Formats: sequence, C-alpha cells, structure tokens
Amino acid sequence: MSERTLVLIKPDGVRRGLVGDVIGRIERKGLKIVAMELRTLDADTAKAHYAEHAERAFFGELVEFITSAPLVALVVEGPRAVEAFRALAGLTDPVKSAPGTIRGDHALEIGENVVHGSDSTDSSAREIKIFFPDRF
Ligand code: RTP
Ligand code: MG
Repeated sequence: MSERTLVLIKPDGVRRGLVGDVIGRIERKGLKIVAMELRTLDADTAKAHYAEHAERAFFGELVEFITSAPLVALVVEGPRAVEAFRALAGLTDPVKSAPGTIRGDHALEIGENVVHGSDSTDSSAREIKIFFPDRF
C-alpha cells in the first residue's frame, strides 16, 4: 500500500549543494515526489514541526539551525515510503550511519545531518499538514 512521508533537505544540505544528490536517490529508489518547495521556516513552524523535542536540551539550537537558511520540503510517496526514506537517510548520528546512506556519505555532525524524514505514518500525516496545509 502506498504511503507518504515528509522529507526535508535541511539548510546544511541546501547550502552544500546536496539537493540534486538527495532528489536523485529518492528518484532512483523508485519513490515519487508529489510536492516540493524551497522555503525558509519561521520559528513557529519549526517549533511545531519539532514539537516532540520541545523539552530536550538541544531544542533551541535545533530551531535556530532549521530556521537559519532555506530548506527544501518534499512530500514523497510510495510503498512503505516512511521506512524506505529512513533507510536512504541512515541513522541520526552520521558517524554511525553506513556509507551508502545520505548521512553516512555526507555528514559528521548530529546537528547538521542533511535530511529529515518522518518516523511514522502518524508523524508524516502531522508534518505534511504543517508544510503543505492545502495540498493533501
Ligand atoms: P529527523 O527528525 O531530523 O529526521 O532526525 P531523526 O528522526 O533521525 O532524529 P530525532 O531524534 O527526531 O532528532 C531530530 C533532530 O535533532 C537533532 N538532534 N540533535 N544534539 C543532540 O543530541 C541531537 N539529537 C538530535 C538532529 O539533527 C536530529 O536530526
Ligand atoms: Mg525525527
């Protein structure tokens, strides 16, 4: 059964010119891009997106970073799209991520790990509403 996931190419990924690389991996995997937008988040949108981390010590830095420059938001669709994109992305810690994954190939810092992917279909439904309120 087809599902949707929210992918972000975070400000570090855009700044470093990795948009094409990430999109290429999504497309080669066979997933379909059904929405895409370059935008700079305001603090309220960033806090809503990362609400689950509101009590964590790194929350302020996380909001600061994700709002610091443009990011690319995508809705990606396909069979088990949530799990499929998380596998492409690798682990939260890029050093522990296998080479061949986006984070394993392109990053060293947990705080600048190039991409976000929803962690469940409940999360993707919530996150897609935040980024593309009128589209789905
Ligand atoms: P994401 O939500 O961005 O796809 O990443 P994730 O599921 O792999 O990781 P999550 O636990 O949801 O954390 C969200 C983002 O917060 C930053 N983080 N920093 N300093 C820290 O200990 C720490 N832990 C997490 C990361 O950038 C992570 O992607
Ligand atoms: Mg997460």
